[in-house]
Amino acid sequence: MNPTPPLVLVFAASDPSSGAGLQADILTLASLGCHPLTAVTAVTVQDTAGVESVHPVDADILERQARRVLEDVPVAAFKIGVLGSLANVVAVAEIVSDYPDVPLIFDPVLASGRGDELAGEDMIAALRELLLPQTTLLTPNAPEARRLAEGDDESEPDAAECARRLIAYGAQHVLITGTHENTLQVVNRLYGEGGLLRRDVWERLPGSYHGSGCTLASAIAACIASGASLEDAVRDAQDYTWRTLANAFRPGMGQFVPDRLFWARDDGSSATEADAP
Ligand code: PXL
Repeated sequence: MNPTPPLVLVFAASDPSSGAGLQADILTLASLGCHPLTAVTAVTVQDTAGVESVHPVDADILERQARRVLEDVPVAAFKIGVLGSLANVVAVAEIVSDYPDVPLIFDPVLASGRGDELAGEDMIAALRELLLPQTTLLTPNAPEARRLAEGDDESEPDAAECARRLIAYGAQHVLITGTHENTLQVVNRLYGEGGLLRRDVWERLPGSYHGSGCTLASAIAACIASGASLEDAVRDAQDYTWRTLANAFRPGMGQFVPDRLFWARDDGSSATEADAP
């Protein structure tokens, strides 16, 4: 019998452009040698230019999808993306609480890269209360980190303060990505209970990408499911994600799509490791 690849269960919303969401997760996990299992949380109507609408799946159907596979196969990691409704946040929090030993990578998608809202205030409060305490690694971009860590302060908390608060809510580790910050290079910072663990600096690529955050979080889940330590997973997944972006293509009239299968193209056109900074 052939060995079974590491199994990762994804809770995410379908994106018919396959730039982001569930399809991005499936491509990334498969590209990195895992077998993706999926529980669809919502169906979105969108293209590479924008999200038209989000249609949450009924929480009972979501729960049944996940429970059915979880009772059949052993899962090495969970990855959570868009959940689509408050009822789905509650359902997923309950499901993962039955598997406390399975690492949970949570990408708290609050808006699309183009600014379309993907979570309301009631959902954000529920994410904080129900999911952060179960999260092994949270992967917000800086604006998401600020929204999730929101306090009463007048001035905006910096990344270290956001991470401190998110860890106080119960997340074990927080990787705050700097793609949305107005800096020359992209600076990603990994925090644990003791403070900053890694700081990685990347050349800022010129395009606007659809699904870079999904790619990074799924790549981390893949590395962890394959046995890497959390810090090694964060390093290797950033390297992989940068290469998917360096090889991104523009299939329509909107954003670029990261090429998660860049290594499989044999026309020699893909950017290589030597191009990485
Ligand atoms: O990139 C975050 C994201 C995740 N999941 C879905 C999305 C988006 C961004 O548009 O549509 C379904």
